[in-house]
Amino acid sequence: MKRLLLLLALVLPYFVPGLAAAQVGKPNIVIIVGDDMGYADVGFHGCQDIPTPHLDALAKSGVRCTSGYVSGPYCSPTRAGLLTGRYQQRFGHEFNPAGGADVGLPVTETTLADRLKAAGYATGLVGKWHLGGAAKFHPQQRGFQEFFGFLGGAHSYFPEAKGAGILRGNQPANEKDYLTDAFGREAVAFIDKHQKEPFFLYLAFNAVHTPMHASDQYLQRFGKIEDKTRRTYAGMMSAMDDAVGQVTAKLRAAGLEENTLICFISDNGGPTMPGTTINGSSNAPLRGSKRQTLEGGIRVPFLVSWKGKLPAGKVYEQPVIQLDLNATALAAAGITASPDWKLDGVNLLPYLDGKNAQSPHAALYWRFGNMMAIRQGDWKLVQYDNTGRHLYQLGKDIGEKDNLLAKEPEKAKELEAVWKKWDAELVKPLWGGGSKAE
Ligand SMILES: [Ca+2]
Repeated sequence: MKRLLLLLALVLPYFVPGLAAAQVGKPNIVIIVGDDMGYADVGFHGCQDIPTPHLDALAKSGVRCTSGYVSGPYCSPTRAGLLTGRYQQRFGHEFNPAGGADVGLPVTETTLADRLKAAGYATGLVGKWHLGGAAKFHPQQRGFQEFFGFLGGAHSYFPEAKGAGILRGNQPANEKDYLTDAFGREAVAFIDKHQKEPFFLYLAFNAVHTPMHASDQYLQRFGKIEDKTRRTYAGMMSAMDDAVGQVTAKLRAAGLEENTLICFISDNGGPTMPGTTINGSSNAPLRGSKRQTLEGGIRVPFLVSWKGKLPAGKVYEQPVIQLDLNATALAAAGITASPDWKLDGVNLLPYLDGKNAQSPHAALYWRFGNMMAIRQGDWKLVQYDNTGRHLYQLGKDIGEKDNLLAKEPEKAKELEAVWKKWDAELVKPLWGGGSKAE
């Protein structure tokens, strides 16, 4: 009898995927993405006028990466990089999809949701997709079993007469709540529904992207902010912070804190220059904006938290990138990445918990049309407009003010060569870089 029970315990998990995952203690994965957030505009980066207590608590519960990057200065490309774990320029997703049936995350790519679903995870997207509007690109064709949100790059936060584009699966959701509140509600419901099995929740807010819509409930908190755009932005940020707080409170109440890896990033930097979707954000002390490869476009709030597994309240300064969150999630789930997957991201767990003191990356790379950048250690070579290359030493000059190109030509040459080698591995963009569909 004993032997039979032992045999059952060993064999049963293979027939019941959810049970298998539960038995080996597969952790839940929650990846939360903010949209167009300013680097300066969170409490854990010192923001004074917009309290973000729930994001600050998340930062305190885990590791805050001060050199946390995204692989592009725009919404859709960085989401493509996040979900594939690969530099999106490798498969032509260099720019935002500009519309049309065949424009979206190439179906030749495998998403994190595909991989986690195959490993027995319940997978859900709540929020903004922005990886293609045609049927073949729909989130539920890309590994997400559940979807509540919208397919495009931006959306009204208030219910609209025509029902707008908020979907549950393929069907109009007829959503009445302020959108950020609705996303918080749906995220909590997803956790509630799947709390007894391993789940992957991708909670992709469109806050604090335009249109500038804040509900009265949140605006009332910021009567002291005189600038109207900044006040609205503060309200939108506060709503997102509250929604994040609801998610973390739900995980706590369900007893899942120690079994859940939580990551938080913004998809790109704050849009602060004319021609971008200006929202009242600030990237200080960084220079530059969304749509630039200066730090202001690509360096973002970046948190990784896993109670009991990662240190709490740690500040990690080595450069990391959102591509790493994919590899980190796979590792957390016990999935061994095949070399065939050609991931660019690195499992950050051994770095963040201090076991590996090396830098996770020899270099990080960017290409966005004729803009480029490479960060190698402390050094960054960047082209962010038509005035050629600039060289900065970020450790001394986080604001990219002192161009050392003429003083350090050998360093510039070295970085240029490393970047060119990477650039040669990329393909041509599958679609153009119009500035319309941000
Ligand atoms: Ca964005």
